[in-house]
Amino acid sequence: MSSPIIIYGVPFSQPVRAVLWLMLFKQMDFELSLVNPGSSSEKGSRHPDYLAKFPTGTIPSLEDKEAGFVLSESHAIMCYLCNKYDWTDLYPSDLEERAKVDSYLHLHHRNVREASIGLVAPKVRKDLNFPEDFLKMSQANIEKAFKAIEDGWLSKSRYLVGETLTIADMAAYVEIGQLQSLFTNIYDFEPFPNISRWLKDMQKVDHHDVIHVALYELGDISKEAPAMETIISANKKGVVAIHEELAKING
Ligand SMILES: N[C@@H](CCC(=O)N[C@@H](CS)C(=O)NCC(=O)O)C(=O)O
Repeated sequence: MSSPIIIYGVPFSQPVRAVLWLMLFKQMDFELSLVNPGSSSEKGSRHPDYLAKFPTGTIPSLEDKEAGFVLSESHAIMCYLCNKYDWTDLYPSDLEERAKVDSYLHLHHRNVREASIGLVAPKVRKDLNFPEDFLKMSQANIEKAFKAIEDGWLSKSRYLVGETLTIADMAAYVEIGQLQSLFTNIYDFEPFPNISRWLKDMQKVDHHDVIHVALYELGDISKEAPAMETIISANKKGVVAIHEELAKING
């Protein structure tokens, strides 16, 4: 029997959730190997053993032991998996459609991804004391990105690229979705009717709830920052939920 692909990370991480969602959505067996972001402890993304394989020291990363292949960067991992297993429903084979998915995936990094840096991190990690001007710049980037998604990407189609779900939606939702009232409740999407509609559609995608157990557990953080114990416990419950789902896939 072939050994499954290993995904390194924790479900509290947005880009990790995107990769795990793709794997569960395609009912693909994998091993989730827990690695804590930014930590240099044995199970941390800055430990020398992890850095030797994944020099950027971030999660998620993928390892295919049989192929002797390792890869970091969530979007590269998602594209690789779609290419390897021919998941053209989520990563279209049509050249132009695929280019549009790629376009979103590239845009994401210094734009939508700022949601975690400018809105979530300052709530969850008050100890990091982000400088005020840094947060302002980050929040301005988010507003610009949300406006482009509202008036552009989602103004003419149900999903970011066309009428069916793609990996662009998964990558975007793990960032944007975490802000909504269903989870942390730290951003009001009322001024964005297209994004609000899309958020509701994305909640119906298979495995949405399992992938977001850590966030359901964390709950509303709009009024009060969560305690570190709450974050740790939410993360643990997220891991249990994913393991249970994997057990179902393996029958
Ligand atoms: N562009 C990367 C971002 C990955 C990333 O920022 N991961 C965070 C966790 S959400 C991390 O590993 N941080 C630890 C560090 O940078 O030391 C991707 O999409 O995979």
